[in-house]
Amino acid sequence: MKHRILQNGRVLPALEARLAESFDLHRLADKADAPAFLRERGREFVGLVTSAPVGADAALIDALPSLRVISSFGVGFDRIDLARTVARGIAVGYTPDVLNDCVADLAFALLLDVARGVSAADRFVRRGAWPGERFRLTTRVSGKRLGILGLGRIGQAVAARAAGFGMEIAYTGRRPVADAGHAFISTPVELARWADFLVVTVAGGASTRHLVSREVLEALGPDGVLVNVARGSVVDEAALVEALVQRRLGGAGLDVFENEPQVPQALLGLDNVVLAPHMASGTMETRQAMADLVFDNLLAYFDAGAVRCAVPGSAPLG
Ligand code: NAP
Ligand code: 8YV
Repeated sequence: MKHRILQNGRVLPALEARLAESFDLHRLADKADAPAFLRERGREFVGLVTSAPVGADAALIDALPSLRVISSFGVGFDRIDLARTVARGIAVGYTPDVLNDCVADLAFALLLDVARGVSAADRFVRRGAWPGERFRLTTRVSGKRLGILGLGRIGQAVAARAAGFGMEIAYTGRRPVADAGHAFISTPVELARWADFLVVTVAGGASTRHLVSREVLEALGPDGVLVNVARGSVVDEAALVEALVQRRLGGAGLDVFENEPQVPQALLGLDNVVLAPHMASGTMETRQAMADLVFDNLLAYFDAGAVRCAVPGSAPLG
């Protein structure tokens, strides 16, 4: 008999087809009255497939009393209630590493775009301004100072790219990373004061909320650039918008937002800001690798009792 799996939110159609072949897959989004469906049939599901932006909150986990495994499409797990899963002994799988390169590539694309004005120059040419005006001078990237907030897997991939641009690299975090090969600066404010570019690759969640505070943005200053490919929650967005509008911050490249998909209206007209729709892992190759891992995590759990890549701290109590 096939294991009964609930799908929360959207995943790649190819993954959905593969899941439907191996499991008895039900999509919560198809149910006209999801709460009623969960009340009536919630206890039938032993597995849950979700994604990083959608997650699994306490209410959903509580509505699935037979749940044994969650497999999430993405590496961020800030929207999965781990206290609940640990208390219930539910295994949680995620998709680390396979997306490092593409997320770091996009961080660098945003950094280069803000500094060199690629998107702004594109708009300039398209509106026919070139024959009449000169495009503004932009900011050099090569050889400048790059600060990384959160030197984890993606942060290290960003650092590797920066080395190719001859940049000086420093980072901050809870503690120095062994053998990092880059200078550790103990606070985000000090790092921002030192850096020309600050790239945010720290995990999201309550413990990092507004780590990029008004003070950090002030320290980065009118010539500094912020790039965020982590989570919108890490940055005090109201302070960021104010600093950008008042030109107290040089520019920003943002893939994530506090209330996405809502983007602050005030950012839309700013030429020193590049906006992306949470797309850093969104290449065909990486999304396929993530999909494969979502499937493998489920299969490994049902075949061998453990997911292939377990979220740290999610191990059941026993
Ligand atoms: P990772 O390897 O676990 O790195 C996370 C980093 O955050 C580590 O340096 C970790 O430091 C640090 N950190 C965690 N909690 C902290 C805290 N309370 N205070 C200070 N530092 C803290 O994760 P990753 O694979 O690089 O992914 C990083 C994040 O990128 C994900 O969590 C996700 O939110 C985001 N992401 C976004 C996209 C996108 O599409 N934009 C795609 C993928 C990932 P420790 O060593 O001290 O734990
Ligand atoms: C999303 C992400 O999973 O991995 C993460 O934490 O935020 C992204 O890779 C992706 O946008 C799919 O929803």
